[in-house]
Amino acid sequence: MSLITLQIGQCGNQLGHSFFSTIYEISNQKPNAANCNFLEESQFRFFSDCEENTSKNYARSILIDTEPKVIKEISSFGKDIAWSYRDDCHINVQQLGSGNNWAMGYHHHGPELQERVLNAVRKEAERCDTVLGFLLFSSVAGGTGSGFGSYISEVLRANYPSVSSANITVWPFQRGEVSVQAYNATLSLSSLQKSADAIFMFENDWLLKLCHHKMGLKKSALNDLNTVASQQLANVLLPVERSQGIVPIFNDLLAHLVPHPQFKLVGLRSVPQEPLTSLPFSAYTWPGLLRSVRRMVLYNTKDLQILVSNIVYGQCSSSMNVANNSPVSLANLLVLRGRDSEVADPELLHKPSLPYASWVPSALRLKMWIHSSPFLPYDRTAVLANNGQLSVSCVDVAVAKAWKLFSYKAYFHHYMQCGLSEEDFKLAVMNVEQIVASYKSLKA
Ligand SMILES: Nc1nc2c(ncn2[C@@H]2O[C@H](COP(=O)(O)OP(=O)(O)OP(=O)(O)O)[C@@H](O)[C@H]2O)c(=O)[nH]1
Ligand SMILES: [Mg+2]
Repeated sequence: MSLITLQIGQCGNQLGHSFFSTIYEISNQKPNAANCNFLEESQFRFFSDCEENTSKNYARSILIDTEPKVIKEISSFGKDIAWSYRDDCHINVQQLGSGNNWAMGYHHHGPELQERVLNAVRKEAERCDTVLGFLLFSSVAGGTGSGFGSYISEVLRANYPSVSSANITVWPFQRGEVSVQAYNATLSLSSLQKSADAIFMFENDWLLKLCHHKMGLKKSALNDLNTVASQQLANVLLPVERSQGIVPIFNDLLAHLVPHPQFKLVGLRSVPQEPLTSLPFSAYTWPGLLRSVRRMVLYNTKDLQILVSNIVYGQCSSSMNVANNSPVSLANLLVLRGRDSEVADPELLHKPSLPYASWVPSALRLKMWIHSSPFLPYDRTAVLANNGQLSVSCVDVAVAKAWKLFSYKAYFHHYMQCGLSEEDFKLAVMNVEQIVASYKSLKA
């Protein structure tokens, strides 16, 4: 039972590579009686077995870009490490990328690359016993990841209607690097809302803050942001223990997190977050970690420094700003890994209340999955996958900016030259505004 990944564009390839490195590191720990099934299952979910004439494992992943540089770089790492990508999983065109233009990625490169990608997916599917689902990594701000990513998500949905798919999206720094990033993000989300079963949201600003405080780095590189995001995602997607005869798998995860097709945005919050050098001096308890996760959701804090120090000490300081409007959730999935996870009480997440949309039945609001194997160097970790108002503000900002740009028709001719009409763009804005409005109207 495996997942097939597509890494699209620069960000998609770099983040995807970091994700596979994390999974490989975890699934190649020293086996013992307690973790050997977990290691084997983890590896098989994301890698295919070594082949006779080589000792390498191959990531079940397809690398796609419209310029050669990034794929070349990440493939070259494979020479020195114990895993790599298969040669037939590299799909790039020797061009200059999609120029930060969603329409170029969607309308131009989409039809051009579609057959090659579908062939690669078919080959990869033949190497799996069962395809659990598709994971598509991309940023929403450039041209290839956002535009081609949107196109190929729609194509996969049409060709594999019964296979679940989740898009792992990176949202740009708000102090924009690219002037048209709001256009691209709006067009992407409007498309993914139709084709994806769930959309995981990683905001670069939030990742950067975590890096500063978690690793104590004054200046973080994209690589560091990718490490944080990959670890959070791996924590959610790696196998968990089989409870009550049910093997929780990808479909269960998405079905729980997305209780209604209008609401597909999922954000992750995880603890502990701290420099590795502090680990020997930290002692985490499950109640402390659960309270910390709850605070991360409730306060969705702007003042991360206060929050992090509270997390480290497992208490809520009276100086902490309690947000007046705590974000309302639809569904939460709590994944706990480490010692005694079976005795952790998930109800601590609800004390005092964590607001949920009133129409979600209480039995469907929170699921907890556990595994006794520790995650990386951490004795205990908790990660919460949250579908709720937590992730909607970056979307709100993007669509407002996109509309403002469009009102001046700024840069819009580049999109029209690639086949996007004004009507299509207005429709995308309406779709995304509707998503934002739906989230904002959630009441506890
Ligand atoms: N977190 C993270 N963000 C990245 C990374 N690389 C690029 N980005 C972000 O992605 C956005 C730009 O998208 P890219 O992925 O570079 O664009 P692309 O998909 O290659 O599209 P084109 O280059 O226009 O063809 C910016 O917001 C960057 O901050 C990365 O490795 N990690
Ligand atoms: Mg690029």
